[in-house]
Amino acid sequence: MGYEISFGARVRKSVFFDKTVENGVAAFSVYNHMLMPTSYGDPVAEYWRLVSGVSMWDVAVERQIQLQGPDAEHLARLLTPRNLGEIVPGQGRYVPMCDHDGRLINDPVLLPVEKDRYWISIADSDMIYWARAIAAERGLAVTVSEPDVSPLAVQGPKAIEVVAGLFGAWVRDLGYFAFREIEHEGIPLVVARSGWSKQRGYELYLMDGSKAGQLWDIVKDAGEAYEIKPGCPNYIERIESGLISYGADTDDDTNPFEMGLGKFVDCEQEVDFVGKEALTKIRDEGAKRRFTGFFIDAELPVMAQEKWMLSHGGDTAGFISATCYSPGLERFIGIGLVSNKIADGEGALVAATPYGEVPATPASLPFPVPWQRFRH
Ligand code: THG
Repeated sequence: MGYEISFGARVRKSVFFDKTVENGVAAFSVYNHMLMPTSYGDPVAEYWRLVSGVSMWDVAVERQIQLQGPDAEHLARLLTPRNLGEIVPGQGRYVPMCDHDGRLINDPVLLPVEKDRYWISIADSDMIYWARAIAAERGLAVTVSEPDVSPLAVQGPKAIEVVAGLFGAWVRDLGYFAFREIEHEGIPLVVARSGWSKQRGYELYLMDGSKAGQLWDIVKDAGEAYEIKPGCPNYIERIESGLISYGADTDDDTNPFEMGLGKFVDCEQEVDFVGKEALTKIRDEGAKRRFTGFFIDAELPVMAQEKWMLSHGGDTAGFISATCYSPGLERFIGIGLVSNKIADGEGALVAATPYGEVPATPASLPFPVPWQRFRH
């Protein structure tokens, strides 16, 4: 490359930044206006560590939006089409969010910290403005802010040993997306069973950025016996597992039904959530595209982080948003959004790539890798 990318003060650093540099971070992306580690040099080695060992990730870019006040719960219910049913503090949920036209605008995790205090752990879009605007539109008594909270993920089948070893046996009984607030050696934390992989994992939400170095070292030392190494949200594992990356896999007019998130849309509930009318209409008409896997029979780079347009007999058919060589399946795979009519019809789909036109065959998600996947 003959150029560099420059970052000014607009692009924030994680509280773990110095530790990631000290540990040999090799690449960053920008996510929620912050630097996010994307490689420590060998993504395939990191993949194997994630599916068979344990890896620690600086995911402070998963920013928290805090809703606090008597109407915090009401605002949380308005922001997502998911029926939150009974809300229990300490039990998180995956809560896709839509605008008034039913477009997907984020797919965060919601953490009810207390009865009147919620965190929305966001993907890459500016949800703080959205939450404030909806609170104002509905005249709610709630304060929307960004707290000093930075998640550190511990992912992989051995993560449970590291995290239970550190904080106690109760960690082993944490249900999917459940969490508990603790203090460990003077460090205030929320310990949650979650993370952006389908390997068993935990996320430690650090509630005091000044203690980031201390937390990093504690996790690294506790993981040493399990050969823990720093890693990052793994491009290959997430494609095999079909985990959605908002903004990469979506375009500016994607609805939750297309993304396979229809099960999180309840238009029959009483709550007048944002986008209810539009989503009811989209549901009744049926989605026209679907998020799917692809087998790609061509020689490609190990990871190609680009959007490729798909066509079928000369017609536009959708796009592929991410591809990789799958170590689990020993072939090239991808994920993307494709027109239902075309995917269900006859004939080959063709992806236009910098390596020429390549054939792409739809495949269901998640990809059937030959090892166990955990619902965390
Ligand atoms: N953890 C936390 N915050 C986050 C993410 C995370 N914010 C940004 C981003 N990731 C949000 N997106 C997702 C996408 C998928 C999942 C979690 C966050 C996920 N999905 C499961 C699946 O697809 O199988 C389960 C969904 C369900 O059935 O409830 O885990 O990772 N803190």
